[in-house]
Amino acid sequence: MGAPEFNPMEIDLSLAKRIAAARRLVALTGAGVSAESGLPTFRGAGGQWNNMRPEQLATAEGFRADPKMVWSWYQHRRRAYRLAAPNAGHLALAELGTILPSVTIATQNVDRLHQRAGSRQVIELHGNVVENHCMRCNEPAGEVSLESDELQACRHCGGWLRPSVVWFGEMLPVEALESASEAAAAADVFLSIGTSAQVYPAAQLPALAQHNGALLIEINPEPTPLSHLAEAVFRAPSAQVLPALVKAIRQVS
Ligand code: BV8
Ligand code: ZN
Repeated sequence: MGAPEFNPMEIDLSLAKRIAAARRLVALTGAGVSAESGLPTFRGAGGQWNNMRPEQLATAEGFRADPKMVWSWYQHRRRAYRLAAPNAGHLALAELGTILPSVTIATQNVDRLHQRAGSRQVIELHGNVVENHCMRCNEPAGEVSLESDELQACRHCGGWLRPSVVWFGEMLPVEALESASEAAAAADVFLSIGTSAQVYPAAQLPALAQHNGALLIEINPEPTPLSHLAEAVFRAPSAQVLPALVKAIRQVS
């Protein structure tokens, strides 16, 4: 018997009370939290990019093998991110940050929608897709124009530019992983939202929090390898659950 599944529209007030009492709430978010902003997830239904797997595209080998294809995948995504807007789930998390003493968002997403929604404590575990750097000499190259999908050459050495995201097989930024791990270990409430919990080391964070005594809650329409660890599960879209959760927390506060 897994964790009790809560109806997202009638938030159990005793659960809301426990979240309202959180001194340190941490949320791990994945592509699912941006689904209602119209951005496709990687692995769910309607996954990205005529179902090429991110493990092939989001790698240095994939880029070296076909830089044009991988670069245009990122240009396509950057244009989509620019047109997208934070959804009710992003906004509810930002509002939660104004109600509770400490809300930290450790995101695997590179779309910056949490920041655009107003969340202030955001840790970007997988980098961001705004900046670029040289594949050959690592020279930072900042933003590039989204007008064309032409490969851009480093003005320093002529190597190809790549997005400054963390690819598979690459280390996560040390300070990001350290602060996310410290936050998870100290959390009294941990929300795992819109992630299939398959990509490590990010997927380790919910278990780390739960192991240190946090109340672990999963918000995802589908079960994940994490579901059995969660004390409460909302099997519904985050843009529905998060506003209902914030409303219930306000009611009991
Ligand atoms: C590293 C950035 C080592 C760029 C990304 C075997 C076992 C264990 C680990 C490994 C292994 N083989 C290889 C590894 C390591 C690998 C890994 O974990 N692979 C997995 C696939 C097995 N990890 C790495 O390579 C990491 N680095 O380990 O380095 C190392 C050590 C020392 C020295 C050098 C190196 C690097 C991982 C980072 C990879 N970069 N992206 C980019 O975005 O393009 S990962 C990519 O997947 C995205 O960032 C994405 O965020 C991430 C995770 O996916 P999710 O966000 O969870 O999205 P997904 O589509 O999977 O799921 C969406 C969920 O939302 C679904 O559950 C769905 O039900 C739900 N949903 C849908 N709609 C909604 C919703 N939820 C709520 N509301 C809705 N409306
Ligand atoms: Zn260079």
